[in-house]
This record gives sequence, C-alpha cells and structure tokens, in this order.
Amino acid sequence: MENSKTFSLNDHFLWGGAVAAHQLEGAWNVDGKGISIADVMTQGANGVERKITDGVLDGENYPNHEAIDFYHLYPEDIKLFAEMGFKCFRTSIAWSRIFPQGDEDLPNEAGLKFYDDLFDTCLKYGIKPVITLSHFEMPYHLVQVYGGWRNRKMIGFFTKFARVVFERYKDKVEYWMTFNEINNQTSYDMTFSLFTNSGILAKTGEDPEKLMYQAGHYETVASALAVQIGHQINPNFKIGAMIAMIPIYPASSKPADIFKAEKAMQIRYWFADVQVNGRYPDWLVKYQQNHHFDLDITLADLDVLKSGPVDYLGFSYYMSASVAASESDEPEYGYKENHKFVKNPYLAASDWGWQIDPQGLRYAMNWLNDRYHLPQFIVENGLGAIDQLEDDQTIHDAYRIDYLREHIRQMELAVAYDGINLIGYTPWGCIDLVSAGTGQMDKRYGFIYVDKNDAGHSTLKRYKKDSFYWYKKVIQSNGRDL
Ligand code: BGP
Repeated sequence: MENSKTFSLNDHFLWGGAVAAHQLEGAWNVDGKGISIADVMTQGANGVERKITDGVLDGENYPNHEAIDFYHLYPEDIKLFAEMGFKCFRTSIAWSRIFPQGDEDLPNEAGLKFYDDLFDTCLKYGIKPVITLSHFEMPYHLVQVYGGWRNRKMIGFFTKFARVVFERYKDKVEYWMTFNEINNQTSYDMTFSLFTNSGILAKTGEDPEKLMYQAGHYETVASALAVQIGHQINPNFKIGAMIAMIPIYPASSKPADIFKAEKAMQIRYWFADVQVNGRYPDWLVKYQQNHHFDLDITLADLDVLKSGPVDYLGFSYYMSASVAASESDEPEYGYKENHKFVKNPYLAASDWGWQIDPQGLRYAMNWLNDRYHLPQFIVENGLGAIDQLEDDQTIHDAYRIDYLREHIRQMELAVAYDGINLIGYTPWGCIDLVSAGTGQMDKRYGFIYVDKNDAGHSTLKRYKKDSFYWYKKVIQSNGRDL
C-alpha cells in the first residue's frame, strides 16, 4: 500500500475520531439538561444487557452520569485530538440539553451555548465537527408521556430540535447525521436495542416487530424532513444516514446458505434503502402486508420520504457475521435470518466475541456502493479491549494498532481499486468512554486512556496510549505510513 501508484486518498480526507454525547459528557443534570434515556440505564454485568430503569434515579450505578466529564474537560481533550492531527471530530448533540423535556416550545440556551463553545474550540484547531442529531438518546420525558417513537408526535419534536440546532450551528457544522445506527433496532427482541434507538419499552402482549416497523417509519419520515429543513437552512449541509454495517456472509457455497444471507442483508438494511432511495423495498411492502401489521403509513409520508434522500452514507464497521440455512427455515424469511449467526472459522474475535474481519470492510464498501451510489463516511471502527496502564503511565495497545492498520489498508484498497468515494474515517471512541452495550469503562477503544475503571477508581486523568502516536503518524502521512 505504500506504493504511491495505487495510493489515492485526497488531501481533504477527513481523518478524525468519533464519540457520542451520552457516552462521554457526563454532567447529566447540569445547566438545565433534562434526563435522557441514556441517563436511566444502569451498567450491565459481563454478558448481561444493561438494565433499563423506570427513571427513579436512586441507588444504582448510572455510568453516563459522570462518564469521563468531557462536559468540563473538553478543552484539554480537543487539544489532544489536535495534537494527533484530527481534521474532524464526530460527536452528537444531547437532545435533552437543548430541549430538556423534548416537548417545550423554547430551547435551553445554556445547552446551545455549550455546543457553541465546543464547536468553536474544534474550529480553532481546524477540526470540523461532524454531528449526529440522535445517538441512542432522547429526552426521557418523551418516553414517559408519549411512548417514544411509537408515537407520530415524535416527528414534530425531532424536527423542531433539528431546526433549532441547524439554525444555530449553520456556520460551524457542515456534516450531519440524523439517527445513529438506525438499523440496530432490527434486533428488536433485545429490549436494549428498541429502547436505545427508539425509546420504546414493549408492553406485555405487544408485538415488538410491529413496533420496530412503526418506529422505523416515523424515524425515516423525521429523517427525510430533517434533510429538507437542513438544506433550506444551509444548502451546503451534507446530511447523511448512519447505519451499523455488519456484512452477513453465507456459511458455505450451498445455495440455501447464500439465499439466507441475502435475505438477512435485506432485513438489516431496509432503513438505508428508505433513507437513500426514498421508498420502501419491494420485499418489505409485501412482508408488512402479509403480516397485517396495519401500520400508520400515509401517502403524504411516502411523498416526504421521496423528497428527503440523504447526501451520503455514514456507517460503523466492527465485524462481519455468517448465517447457515437449516431444515426448519420457512419460505418467508424474517427476523431470525438476521440473528442466528454461526461462527466463522476463518476469523478471530475480540474479547467480546466480535469477529474481526478487515477484508469485510472492503466487501462492505463495495456492497454499499453498488446498492446506494453515494459518498461514504466510515464514522465508527475500532477494537474494544482491556488496556493496562503501566507504572510508568504508558499503555501498550499493539492489538489496537494492528486492528486499525488492517482496516485502514482495506479502506485504502477500496478507494484505490474499487472506485469508492470515501469522505473520511473516524475510529470509534478516540478517547476512552462508557461502552454503549455494556455501560462499562473497561471496554476501551481510545487513543487516549482515561483513568477510571469499573471497580470505582476514578481520577479522570488522561494518558496517551501507543496508538496515539501511531495514529498521529498515520494522519500526518495521509494514510501512507501505517
Ligand atoms: C456502536 C455505537 C457506539 C459504540 C460502539 C461500540 O454500536 O454507535 O455508540 O458504543 O458501537 O459498542 P460498545 O460500546 O457496546 O462496545
């Protein structure tokens, strides 16, 4: 890859890092912030989902409440990002800082001011903010009173929030995303997924699949409206979709395995189909009819979807998965295709069982390009691992460097040989933060170590890992020196 003949990342390539407000800001009740859904989730135990509480905030461990206190410490952190040479920084705006309850008429000025200061600090160093509007959070009040995204009224609350922040930051932010990993809720049987994406807790007897399709519809309509509003406010805005990209392979060359993998991909990526193509895919129209879901989808909604396609495709990439056909498969494929994964014997896995597949990134980029024909932005990628802070305050994370190097190589091959128009690359959790899946600190992704652990120790001091110096060199050489 060092061969300059094949090398083609352009000089404006957006190297950076990615985080989400609720996973690092802390200050959960400061300066008028309301309670968000992330604030009522406790830490999970190993292998056990985080607990969703009823919002009575006593006596439990709520990791997001302090997180790494980025809210107060961000000037120091942005300075470290600048030292690595970041060209961009992906974070999200905590909706509940702007509209503490979600249904007020007027925004909270202190919340708006915080992001003004944060973005100004980034821009001072030449770092472009890349902003997700809703990254696994919304004001908890909207869950309590309206039931989250099961309710059509959410479209109005979300677009009001989007309009306010688009107006406010129109000269500071160019790249936006509407919903983080909007397609995660195809895992609707995990209470966690439906709650973090949509603020929905299914009641006894309710069909979570129907709820997912209804919430997904309102969200894609809200996303399309936000794209339109954003472009009216600033025609230069680039507003993207953001999906969790996990390519699903057939376990073998058996035609039944191949077909099952194809169905699994359809099921997992319908959200992006709607956000990019402005229409539902044919299989899904049929599936929803066959199941008599009786969804609230109006003709006016379908027009909105058509008129608000996204400008680029943002995606996270951590792993691939595989499926195998079985005797009990039905002619109509549904949820289970997307989830009954089999182990891929050719791949190693992280300590959390995520199968590591650098070439899968190039495969994913090709698949996405053929399907959507849009510029791509890799807005998350990385290795969650347990790091050791040595006595001399160093952290030797060669495993993380190996993971990132191999993925960057594949990304560069996709640009050099497959014609992919790639805008940028922002590895996940560029500074250690609270894990979304586990609520734990000890699953770390960062180039910067934060001295805080799950046993209760916390100085919040920041230390540079070996990967910090490595990534700095990668950016300096525009990806040539890996
Ligand atoms: C993605 C989320 C992030 C982040 C990441 C790593 O799904 O968009 O918020 O947390 O995964 O996951 P985890 O924190 O569970 O290791």
